Amino acid sequence: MHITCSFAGSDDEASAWALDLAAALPEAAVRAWQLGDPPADYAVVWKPTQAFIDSQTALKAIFNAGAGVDALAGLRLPTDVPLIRLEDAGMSEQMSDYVVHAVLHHFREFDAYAAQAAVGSWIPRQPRRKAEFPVGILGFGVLGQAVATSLAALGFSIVAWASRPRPRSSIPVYAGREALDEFLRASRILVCLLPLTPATRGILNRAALAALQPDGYVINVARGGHLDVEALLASIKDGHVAGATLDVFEREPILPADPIWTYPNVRITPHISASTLRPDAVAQIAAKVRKLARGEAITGIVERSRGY
Ligand code: OXD
Repeated sequence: MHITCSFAGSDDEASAWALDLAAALPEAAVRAWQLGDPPADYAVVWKPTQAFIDSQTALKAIFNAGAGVDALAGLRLPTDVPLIRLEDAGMSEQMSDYVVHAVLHHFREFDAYAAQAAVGSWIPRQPRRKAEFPVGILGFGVLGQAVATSLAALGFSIVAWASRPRPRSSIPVYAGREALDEFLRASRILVCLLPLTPATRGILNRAALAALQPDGYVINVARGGHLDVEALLASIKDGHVAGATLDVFEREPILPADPIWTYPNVRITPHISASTLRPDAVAQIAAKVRKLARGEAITGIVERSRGY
């Protein structure tokens, strides 16, 4: 069995993955891809080039080394080869930590206290009630459900939105585009955890932000393409949205001169909410390669028509 690794033009990254995969799958020959290599049985990729995909004429499966497969959407991929994304692999815990921190930071007004502390001002503020800060989780997959569970355990009231109904969920789930507005109107803090697809690109536009409860707050940990940042700035300026925590951007990295760094009440992190943990990801991929080789079913296969 041959496995090839291709990582966003980074040979070092591809070599590191190849080494770890070789250790986890001693029965396989694993290589970081080089032009001219013979076609492999399995590919492990992150933002690969079209030249790489075209060189792989014998693939049985493509493993994406992340949860989101949007970077593959612009490529011509073989339609009969399963595309498999990472499921959790250590990301749920990181994502829950990040979102819980962002929600509590906003809810407990730590930015206001930091501003007061900067001028030596000791002014306790009125306590706020969690019941007045319902959290809407936009996107209810593996990560969305983990975040919802963590926030619910802290006493926040949670609603979720998914493209399809979830009759067995203990959290109220609004389903389908027709229920989006109602979901937004039930949310004061909005957490975006959607996959980026043509159907979800630009979903957080002016109208969506206006539908949030007054004094809303936006946490985007999905993809920059979901959020119209100009609309966000306008909503913050007109006071309908109090602020935002943004971990993802349309073009990353954002450059030092980008005005978004200075948007009022916007906290920025460099796409670190839930990083791929190589040991966890390698263990997951190795287990799935073995299952596929034995002809067994696996989870995490991307539905190509939906894009996730
Ligand atoms: C992912 C990411 O998709 O890191 O896994 O954004």
